[in-house]
This record gives sequence, structure tokens and C-alpha cells, in this order.
Amino acid sequence: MKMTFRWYGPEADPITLENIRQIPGTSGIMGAMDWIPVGEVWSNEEISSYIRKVNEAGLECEVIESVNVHEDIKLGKPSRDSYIISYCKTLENLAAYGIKVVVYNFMPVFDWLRTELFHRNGDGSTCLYYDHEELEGLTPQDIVKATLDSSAFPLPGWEPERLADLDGVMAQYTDMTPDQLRDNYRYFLEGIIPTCEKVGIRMVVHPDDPAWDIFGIPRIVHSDSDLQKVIDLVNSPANSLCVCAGSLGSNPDNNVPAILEKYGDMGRVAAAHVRNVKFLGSKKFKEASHLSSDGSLDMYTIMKAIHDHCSNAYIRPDHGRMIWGEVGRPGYPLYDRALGITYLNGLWEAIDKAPTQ
Ligand code: DNO
Ligand code: MN
Repeated sequence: MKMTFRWYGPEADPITLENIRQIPGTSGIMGAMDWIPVGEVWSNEEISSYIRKVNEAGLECEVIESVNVHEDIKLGKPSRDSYIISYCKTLENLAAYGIKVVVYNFMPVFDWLRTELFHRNGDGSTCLYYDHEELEGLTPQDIVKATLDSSAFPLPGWEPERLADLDGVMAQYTDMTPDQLRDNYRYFLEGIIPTCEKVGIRMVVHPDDPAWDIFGIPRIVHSDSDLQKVIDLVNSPANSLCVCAGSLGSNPDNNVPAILEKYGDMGRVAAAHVRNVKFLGSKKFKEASHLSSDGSLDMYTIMKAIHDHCSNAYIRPDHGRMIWGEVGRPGYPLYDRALGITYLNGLWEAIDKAPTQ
């Protein structure tokens, strides 16, 4: 296991590499370069300057999260071919600088989605929060505006350019079935996996967050059977998973440890996000601290499944709460994610040292 921390780059992240380096037991970062518009080739200059900074700070950068997939690929438009060529070029460039794993998602229109970014907890901290009933009373425009307005920082996967023509993009999905979306997904994977195999990169898909459909748009990566279908699209270790405990775990029907065990044994889990959620009702949850007793997921069992079934995975804490007066990108603070790392590393040490039965 390699413990990492998501970092948005020198300009975009208020958290510095020096901060990250001081978190005990953190080997490197999961790198994001969200300033590069979706669909553009990531240049060697851009990649090398980013990775040099990370390495000079004494940290590794072997994972990128994310290289986002252009909407035309998800929609299966004729222009997808040129976007796939660009995506392959980006992968070749990343591999040349030592990147081994690339996280991405295949969620149409929206990346992760919440109804509140600063939900106040009893102890004065704030967290990300989701209430499906509330969402159903909103239009997609309402939620996009509220989300972008309430954060002083750009949000990963929420590029304003991509959401500019929301009505137009949404309309193109109205008649699309999950199987049609999956066909477009297969086309994308068939286009990129040969390059991944050639350059030694493993693609890992991040599950839909939350783990159900929103606004009637098809979503195809949020259950065990969905994940099995993804694995079956292209049979290669380069077609693997990033198991996000909080995203899959937002739906109590998903057994996260069992998913880690199953796909871990198949050699198809190359990355994991480990975080906790607290169920508040049907399709209603808040993001708790990482501690098992604060949420509804059992972090010990999740870490044990990683330890026993996919111990080479890169992992990171996922979203954290805002605590101790920290101001920053919702979900991506320093303090609570650092606490998460310390706790997860503690669980790992205990699991590792426990006598085997
Ligand atoms: C949510 C986050 C996501 C994730 C992207 C990957 O749980 O981890 O923002 O990074 O969906 O493409
Ligand atoms: Mn995640």
C-alpha cells in the first residue's frame, strides 16, 4: 500500500507540498492538473514541471487523478476519435514521467454531486452533505449554480466551461440507455487500453458519486454488477478500478469490503479512496470523519480487505471535514485529511502486525 494525498498544484491548492510532506506515512501525491481544459493533450512541459516540484519536495507522484474524459466520448459523437487520440497522447506523456496509475470517471455531465458543501455539524465543523429529496426539488441549473457559488475554489470535475451549456448536454442524454452509454465506454476503453499496455499505465475508474442515478441521466458505475460489466468490457489489468469507499458506500446495498475482496483477488484494484459516510435516511447522508464510529462504514474491515486482497494499491483519504477554522476547497482540507491518514495508517499497522490465524 502506498498512502497518498490529492494535490491540485502550486497555483490551485492552498495546501503546500511542505504541508503534505509533514503528514507521517505519506509517500506521495495523487496529482491533479485541473487547469488543463478537458480534451487537451497534457504537454511534457506541464507534466515535468509539476512532477519536478513534487519530487523536489521529497514526495512521489505515480498517480494522476483525474484525466477527465471529454463529454463527446461519453455521448459517442464522431469527434470522440480525435479526443481518444489526444487522451492516448496524454497517457504516453504521463508514462514518460513515471506515472503508473490514472484515475478517471465515466459519469455523464456531473462528477460527484452534493446538495450542501458546508453542512454544519454539532461540533462546529462542516462537511459535504447529500439529500436526494432536496435534489429532486431542484433543477440541474440550480444545483450547478449553488455548488459553484458556494466554493471560493474550483471544484474537481466541476469545470464551468463544461457546464456552460448544461441544457444542451443534458438533452443529449435524455434517450440514452445505460447499455448505449456502456457501448460508448467500451469504445473509449478499446481506444486507450492498447496504449496503456504499451506504456505501462493502469486506468482505474472512480465509481459514480453518489451511487445512484441523478436527474434521469444514465450512470453505469455504482454497484458490484456495474463494476463487473466494466471489467468485462476489456480484459486487461490496465482496465482496473479505483474503489472509492465513500462513493460506493453511499448506497447501503453496496458491500465495500466484499467489492475490494472480489476485484482485489482478480488483480483489478490499483487504487482506493478510503473515507466514511453517515447514513441519515434513504439516499441521504453526510460525510463523516474517517473514524468508523463517526460514520456508517467499518474502516477496519475496509483496510483489512485492502491489506489482504489488494495490498499494492495506492490509497488516499478522500474528502475531509472543515475543522479548526480551516478555509479551503470543500472536501479537500489539510487537517481532517491528515487526521484521516494517521488513522488509516494506524489501522494498517495494527492489521499488519496482528498474528495470522
Ligand atoms: C469523489 C472524488 C471525485 C473523484 C473523481 C475521479 O469521491 O474522489 O472527485 O476524484 O470523480 O475522476
Ligand atoms: Mn473518491
